[in-house]
Amino acid sequence: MDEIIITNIKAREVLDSRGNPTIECDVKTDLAFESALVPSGASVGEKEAIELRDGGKRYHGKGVEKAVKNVNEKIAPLLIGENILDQKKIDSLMLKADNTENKSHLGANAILSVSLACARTAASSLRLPLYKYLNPNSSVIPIPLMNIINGGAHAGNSLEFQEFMIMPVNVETFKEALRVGSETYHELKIVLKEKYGKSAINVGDEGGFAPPMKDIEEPFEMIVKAEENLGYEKNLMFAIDAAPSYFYDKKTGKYTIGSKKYTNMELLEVYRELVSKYNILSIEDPFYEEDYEGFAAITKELNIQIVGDDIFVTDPELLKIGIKKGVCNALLLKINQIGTMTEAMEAAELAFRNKYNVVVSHRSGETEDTSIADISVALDAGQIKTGATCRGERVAKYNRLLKIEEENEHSIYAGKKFKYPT
Ligand code: 2PG
Ligand code: MG
Repeated sequence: MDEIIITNIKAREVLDSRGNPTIECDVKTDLAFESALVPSGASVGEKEAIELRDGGKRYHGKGVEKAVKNVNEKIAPLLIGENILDQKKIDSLMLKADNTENKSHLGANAILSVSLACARTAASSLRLPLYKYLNPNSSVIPIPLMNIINGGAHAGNSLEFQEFMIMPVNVETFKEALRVGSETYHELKIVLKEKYGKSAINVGDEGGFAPPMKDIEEPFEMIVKAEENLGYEKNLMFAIDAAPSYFYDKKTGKYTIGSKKYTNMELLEVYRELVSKYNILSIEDPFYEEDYEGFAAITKELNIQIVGDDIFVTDPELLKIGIKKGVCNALLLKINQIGTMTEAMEAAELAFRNKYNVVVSHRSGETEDTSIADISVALDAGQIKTGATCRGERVAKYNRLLKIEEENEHSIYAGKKFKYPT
């Protein structure tokens, strides 16, 4: 089949995992009907495509009725009658109608809701799961980067770094990886409660604990303790997302951790020390998004994965600049940062062609939509970042991956025999 016509598109305002409004969009053909929901970030890159919000009093200004109206009154008439199997055309028609650099006219949230819902309905119209529709030969189930201690903009504690993650490795299957991750999460809960009391086990936006820690090494100490209690020393690697816009001062160009201020090169020494002490395999956004000097130095000097999130914002053009400047060796792929499936896939392909790893990622404000699980498999990305093994919107992605693994006899868990660099 090479043509299936879009018969209807309808969007509505719903709530995300933080209780803020977001868009759900339904797309229909004569053969199928699927929906997609759009996530939303808290630590947002300055060059991300624009999320259209209503302003005013309603929902503290965060309503998305304008974006919903843009889908229903501007995008729907444009796309009804188009071939749903031609994702490139669908996305380019929306880009043309938007006609801005940053999708601020129609709203990246409006555009993505349609782009993603079209991909989902196209797959369903062909009776295929999304990952098979996007790539019939996909076989790799990704290693989850599980954010089990939350800080920065995602939690109400004093930790500067935003995310302390574990990556389960040297297990046969994703199912086992999930078990190792979940057991560690629950052991950590016991360890934290013992040391800091019960308020330490309150969770942050991504389901990780938000203990009242200050010292940047404390989270690692606690995770190592949980790991040792369970005998998982060979099964867990660590990853962090520093997300330093939270602790970077644009005026002075310094990074503040605790009571100390650091230049980028001094901060690099902090990372070097952490990497030498703990099993850290991956650091995301170690520096502020315009600190190319810091990014290039850390990529060169530490033999680990350096992931670009706010510095690339999933934009192929920014990634090209980064590649030229030798910054990072991995791309964080968040489709809502760029706003269409086509551009996100382009960014991933560009990364792979240049030997960059790709980590498919959720946002801190998520929904029950599980498309990123399918997308991570379709890309054979080998890594997905989608929070702790706690909170429905995070676990939904892990549960989806369990199902994908189960229906694919020949799938391979990316963390099976783990060596770095891959
Ligand atoms: C990040 C993300 C997801 P946010 O910085 O990588 O963990 O957070 O969605 O708030 O940008
Ligand atoms: Mg990040």
